[in-house]
Amino acid sequence: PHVTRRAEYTPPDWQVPEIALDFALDAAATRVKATLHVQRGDLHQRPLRLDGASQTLLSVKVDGVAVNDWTLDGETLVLPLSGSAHVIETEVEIAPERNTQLMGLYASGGNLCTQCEAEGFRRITYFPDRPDVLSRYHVRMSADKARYPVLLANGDPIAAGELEGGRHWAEWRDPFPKPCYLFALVAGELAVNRGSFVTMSGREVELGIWVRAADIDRTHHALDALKTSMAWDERVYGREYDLDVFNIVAVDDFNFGAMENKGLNVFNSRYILADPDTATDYDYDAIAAVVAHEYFHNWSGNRVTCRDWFQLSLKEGFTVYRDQAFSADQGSAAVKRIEDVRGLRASQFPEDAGPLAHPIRPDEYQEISNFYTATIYNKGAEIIGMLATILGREKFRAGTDLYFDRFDGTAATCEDFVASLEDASGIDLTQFRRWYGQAGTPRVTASLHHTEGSGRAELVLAQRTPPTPGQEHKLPLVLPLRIKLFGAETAQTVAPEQTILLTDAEERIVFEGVTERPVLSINRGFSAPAILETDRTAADLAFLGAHDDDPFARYEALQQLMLDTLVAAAGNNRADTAAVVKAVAGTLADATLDPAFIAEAVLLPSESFIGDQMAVVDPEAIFRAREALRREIGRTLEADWRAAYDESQATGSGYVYSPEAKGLRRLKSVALGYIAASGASDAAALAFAQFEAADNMTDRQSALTTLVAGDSAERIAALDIFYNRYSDNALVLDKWFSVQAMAPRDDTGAMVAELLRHRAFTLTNPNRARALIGAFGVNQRAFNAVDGSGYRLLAEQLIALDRINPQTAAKLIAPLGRWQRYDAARGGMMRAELARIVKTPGLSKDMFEQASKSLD
Ligand code: HT7
Ligand code: ZN
Repeated sequence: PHVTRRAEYTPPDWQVPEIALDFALDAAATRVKATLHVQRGDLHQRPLRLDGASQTLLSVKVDGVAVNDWTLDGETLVLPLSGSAHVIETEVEIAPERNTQLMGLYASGGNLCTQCEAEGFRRITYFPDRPDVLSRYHVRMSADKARYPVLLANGDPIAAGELEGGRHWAEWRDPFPKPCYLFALVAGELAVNRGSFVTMSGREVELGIWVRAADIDRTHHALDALKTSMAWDERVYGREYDLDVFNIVAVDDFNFGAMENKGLNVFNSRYILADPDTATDYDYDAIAAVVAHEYFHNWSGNRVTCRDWFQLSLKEGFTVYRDQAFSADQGSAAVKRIEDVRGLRASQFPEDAGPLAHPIRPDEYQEISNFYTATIYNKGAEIIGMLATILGREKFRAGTDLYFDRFDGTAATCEDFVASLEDASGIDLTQFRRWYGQAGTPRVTASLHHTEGSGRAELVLAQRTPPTPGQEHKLPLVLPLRIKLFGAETAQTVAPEQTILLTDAEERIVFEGVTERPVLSINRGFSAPAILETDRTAADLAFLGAHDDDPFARYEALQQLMLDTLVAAAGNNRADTAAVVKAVAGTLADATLDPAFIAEAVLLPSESFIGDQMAVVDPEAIFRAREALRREIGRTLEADWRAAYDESQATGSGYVYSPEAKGLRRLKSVALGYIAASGASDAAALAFAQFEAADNMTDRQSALTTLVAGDSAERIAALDIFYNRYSDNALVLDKWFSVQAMAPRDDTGAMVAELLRHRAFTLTNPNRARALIGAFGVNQRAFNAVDGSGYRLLAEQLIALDRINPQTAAKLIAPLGRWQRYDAARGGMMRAELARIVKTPGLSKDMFEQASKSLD
């Protein structure tokens, strides 16, 4: 396979400052005429090379004259040119309705749309498909008016008109030079929810959310989120929107969450459509976060783009950091941080510890689509967060201002970003840069020593990053650790919070004036993305779980207490479950706490997170230990759960999307789960009553999830009712599939096998494939069934999906790559499935890279 290497970057031979595109749109056969104004780069005689894929070349002209001295090198069009500037015209034909990969121009729900990041533009026309070739685009589209009444592209609309034969046309111009991965067009039958936003300099921007007419009432939340995001980016980063229009289109078939095309974002409809009856609080939050994320890309990604795809985290890590801060500002920052860290631990930590580990700025790739990972996005965001902590708010803002100023209109690198922060702050980031090149999650050990009566405490910190594929030896990183000491008797502060920069392999920090036994609160706010190992006792953790004034650290202490107990129980060791029950009781009873925080803090760690702490993961033992502890917490505190459940019902009538109402619904759902776990005889009836009475999807789905975990008659009834009620709503049906695939049941594997044959299941829609296959892959117990049936099922589906949509398939392989973490029998079966995938004839580049690397 061809490997692209970061070290081999060279600037483009030719630039294309202007491009005109003319699309004669048709689902079966679209004609694309492209006019490229090309300019030769520094002193070279090399021909013009234009990337292409899956298209039929009809004609080529140079400076208005048809030529035939071109050649095809694979799918690359090679044109010998003599001068320093030329006009190249090509005409090609493409077939959107046969495009099942959903890259380039494709059909979704009868409409036509594009997806060009990372390398989809080459499937539309011949062009240097790399992010450092920036062009001004002029786009003309013509299409059948009845079928495609709406014609949208990047930038601002400039003209439109009628044609003979029931066709019409529209022209759009984008004045901002952009790489071709940001090109977009949409043609179809769409309704619009319009809004407007007045920018900080007083310009009015017309906003539009375009969807199927039947979905228009489900666009208000997204439109509100867009306006809030625009105001936030002005207030927090000083970034103003720059075109007269900003459009978002929702499509049902989409490989990812959404795409930040300049002025014309295209979204997976699951991140746009919401009303209380069909979307959960989680969906509402995700919609606001993704709308914000794509909007923020207008500066972090579009105005300043990436020089090459190795710099992907430059835009993605930074933009995730920005969207996380935005979401934190909309509600409980503490709960948002807990959710983000939980997500990081669920997907990025395992990636960093497995065969696909890579730095946030990788050194090589076979297929760039495989690098849209939790590492690039979420670890990337953590690294920006550490920079913000080290610089402090004002210097960080000065640094981002300088970065946007310096690189506006250009394609930049991660180094450009760090250098801007360094120049603006005067802070040396030399050692910090290691985070960009080194993979793996650092492990930090912390032990606190105190001699009674000495007034002194000494904290010994050490860091070590385990080897990752291709990186045997690791260097010490810069870890900003927010630390505080509490007195064990008084719960008073004995050493105020400070941020320690751990830079060496080992360091000692001395605290004076420590008058009582100190308890260590460390990595407060999860200030560094590390795995902490401390010598704190269960009593210390329970103490912090009750007293720490940093909400994240308080949550973390409770989680650690639970984790230690569950790992011991799963390993058949003595486990002090009573301490966990007591800590949960105390948290639940603490009236000073936000219900949303309580709901997160009393949840047991996931099965996979427990497994991550074990030398060899034993899925059955973990499941049993976790269920037993859930039962004990449920039974012992049954009266408290019922009280919490009843109190949380008091959310008033009608669905309100507010942090308070969300928190109460979340606590209600956690309480319901514990009541069911207690084995109470009325639990199924209670859940079913909630299911039936619910006036919103959050309550309905949580009741369904609880019912599906048990064996009551209500389970079947609820699944049927849910299916029938929502059989015409694809996004809600996805939930129906996922809830069953994630169920903690003995027969989940068999159920999933049956659901694969369900008439509503299809591999051609990525959301549906992810809802069933993706959800099954993260069901730790069902997927790791001892007979290997889960591994077989996943491998078969991935092979089938790879023929349709390689990108989506390759993303779902991660669970099979965890074979080193399991016993020899399971590991062997996982490897056998990976080997089977690798040997499949006609396998995509995407899948080959992921499967073959997973075997190593
Ligand atoms: N920048 C966008 C990435 C994206 C993408 C990547 C590969 C294949 C399909 C894709 N669709 C969108 C999304 C984002 O981070 O905002
Ligand atoms: Zn992004």
